[in-house]
Amino acid sequence: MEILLKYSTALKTQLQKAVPQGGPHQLYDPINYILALGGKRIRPALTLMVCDFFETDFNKAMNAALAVELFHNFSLIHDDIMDNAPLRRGKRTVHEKWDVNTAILSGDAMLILAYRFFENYEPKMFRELAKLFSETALQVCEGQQHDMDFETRDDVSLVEYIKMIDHKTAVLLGAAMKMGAIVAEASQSDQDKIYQFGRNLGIAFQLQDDYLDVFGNPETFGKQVGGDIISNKKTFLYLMAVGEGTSTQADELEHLFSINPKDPTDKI
Ligand code: GRG
Repeated sequence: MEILLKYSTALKTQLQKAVPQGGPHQLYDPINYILALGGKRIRPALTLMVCDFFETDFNKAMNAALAVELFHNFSLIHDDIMDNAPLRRGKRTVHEKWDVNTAILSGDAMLILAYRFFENYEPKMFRELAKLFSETALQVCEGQQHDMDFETRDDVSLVEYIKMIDHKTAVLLGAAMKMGAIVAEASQSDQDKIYQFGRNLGIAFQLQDDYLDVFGNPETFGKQVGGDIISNKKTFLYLMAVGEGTSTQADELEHLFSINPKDPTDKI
């Protein structure tokens, strides 16, 4: 995390300027609210870090990084509505503080604002970034749909689960990193490798998030612990952890992630 600090600090100042000044306040206040709640800003920091890694001034990737963080925050607002979640980053969710209609519309505005940040790049780079962004956004929707479908199933396999988290979460980390490489004009081969790395990182990231949803400390998690279990998501993860999953699933989990699924204190 330390290594990402210089990027997230640079980003914070820029993010405050990302939202249009003036009204309508009912539209923009919720955006300022969720952005002010902070968050780890991992995705945009990765965008800047990859650009830096290719020895290009990381400020050149700032617009792409802002787009990524706005998109991420938009998806959190809509996700919280869908999950009827009371808390985000330890504070009231946007739809709880305002109402559902306001949260939907502010989220929509954020998605558009995110896209507009790519307009600051020259046409070829704009096309590459915008294409990656729209492909990623569609995959996120697909992942979210799978996640919703899983709520009514109790036979979700590990493979299906990994595919779902890959789309819902990991593709955005992959895209965030690849955008840094695109701005730095890295070779296609390097862009592809960076993208794959980001996706794998994203899978690990979501696994941890889901694990914490079951076993996290409510004081530090920032969200309602057990929310996924309540909505019947990832119930199999919980069942395996308490020893009621099928032994094949438990073996797969142990093999893939080197954790003991029967031991809830074992960290992924
Ligand atoms: C893409 C058009 C379109 C719609 C979005 C709502 C939705 C469809 C998708 C949900 C995607 C989602 C919210 C996935 C969860 C990802 C995740 C692990 C969030 C938590 O990320 P952190 O820990 O959060 O980085 P902070 O608060 O640190 O920013």
